[in-house]
Amino acid sequence: MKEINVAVTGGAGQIAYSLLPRLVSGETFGSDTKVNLRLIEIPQVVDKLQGTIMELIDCGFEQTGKLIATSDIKEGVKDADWVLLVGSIPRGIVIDGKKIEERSDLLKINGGIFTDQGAAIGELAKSDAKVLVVGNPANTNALIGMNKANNSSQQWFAMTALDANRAKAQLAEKAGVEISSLKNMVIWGNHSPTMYPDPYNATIDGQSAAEVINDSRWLEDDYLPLVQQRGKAVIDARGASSAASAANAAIDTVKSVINPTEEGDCFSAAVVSDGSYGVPEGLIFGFPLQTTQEGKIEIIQGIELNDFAKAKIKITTEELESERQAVADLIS
Ligand code: NAX
Repeated sequence: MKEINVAVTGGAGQIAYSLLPRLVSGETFGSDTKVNLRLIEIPQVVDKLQGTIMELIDCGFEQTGKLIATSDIKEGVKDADWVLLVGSIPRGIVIDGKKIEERSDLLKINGGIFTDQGAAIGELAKSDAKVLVVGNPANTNALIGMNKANNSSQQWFAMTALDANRAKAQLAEKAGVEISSLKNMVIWGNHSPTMYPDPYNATIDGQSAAEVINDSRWLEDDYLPLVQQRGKAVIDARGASSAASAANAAIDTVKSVINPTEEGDCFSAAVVSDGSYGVPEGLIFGFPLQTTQEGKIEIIQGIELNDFAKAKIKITTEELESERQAVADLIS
C-alpha cells in the first residue's frame, strides 16, 4: 500500500468528528493508500483526542495508518502531504473579558494562529504539500498562512466547496432535476456572505442553469441570499454551525484536487489570484478550477461574466481587499 501523511488542526471540533473517519477509510485517498493521521489541538483540549483515536481504531479500516495527537504544530505538519487547517477561534468567543464580534478582530486573532501554522508548514511539510483552510475567515487565514509558509512549491486552498454544494442543491430543487445534472458551479470570491454563486455559468444537463430556471427575479433576489445565508440558516435551525456538510465539502475538495476534473466541469475553491478575471494578484479568491490529467491545478479561463456577475464580483473583491488591509502587518 502507498502511504501518506495528513495533518488536521481542530481535531476535537465538530467538523473534524465527521471528517476524520472519512480521511482514513479509503474513501478520500483511495483503497490502496494508508493514511497516517496527525491530529492537532490546543493544549487544553489535546487529551480529548485520545478518545477520537480510539474511535478511529474501532472503525477498523485497513487504510488507517499511524494515529497521533499533538499540540505541537511542528510535530503535526512534519512531512505532511496534506494539511487541513480546520481549527480556528470562532466569532463570539470571549477573550480577556471582551466578546469578539468584529470581523477585523477575528481576522487579527486568527491571523496570529495562521502565522505560526504557515511558518511550520513552509518549513516542515513536504515540498509538494497541499493545504486546505476551512477555519474562518478562511480566505484571509489562507492568505496569512501561505505568505508565512513562503514556499511556492506548496499549494494553498481555502474552502468554498460547501458553498458550491449548497448552490447546486438550491438550483436542482428549483429546477426539479437531480443534483447530478448540475455542473460548473463556480463560487467567486470570499467564503462569506459576499460570495457570488454563479447561476449563469452553472449548467443543468449542459444548458445554463439560469436559462433552464428562467426566472431572473428569483435568481437575483432570492437565490443569492439563500446560498449566501445558508450557514446562518443551519445555525438558527440546529443551534450549531454546519459540521457534517462542511466535512463532506472538505472531502470533496481533496478529491477534486487529487483527481482529474471531468471534461466540461470545474470545481470551486479559493486559490491565490494570478490576476485572472481582473482579480488583484495575491488575494485568495474563489475561482473555477480544474485538475489536469497531469495533476496540475488551473484557473479555468474564458468564462463570460455578465454585468450582474461583474457587480457581485466587485463587492466580494473589495471585501477581500479590505481583509488583506486589516492583516497587512501579518503578511509583510
Ligand atoms: P469547533 O469550535 O467545533 O472546533 C474548532 C476546534 O479548533 C476546537 O476544538 C478548538 O480547540 C480547535 N482550535 C482552535 N485553535 C486551534 C489551534 N491554534 N490549533 C489547533 N486547533 C485549534 O468548530 P467547527 O464547527 O469544527 O468549525 C471549525 C471552523 O470551520 C470554524 O472556523 C468555522 O467557522 C469554519 N467553517 C468553515 C466553513 C467553510 O466552508 N470554509 C463551513 C463550516 C464552518 O463554519
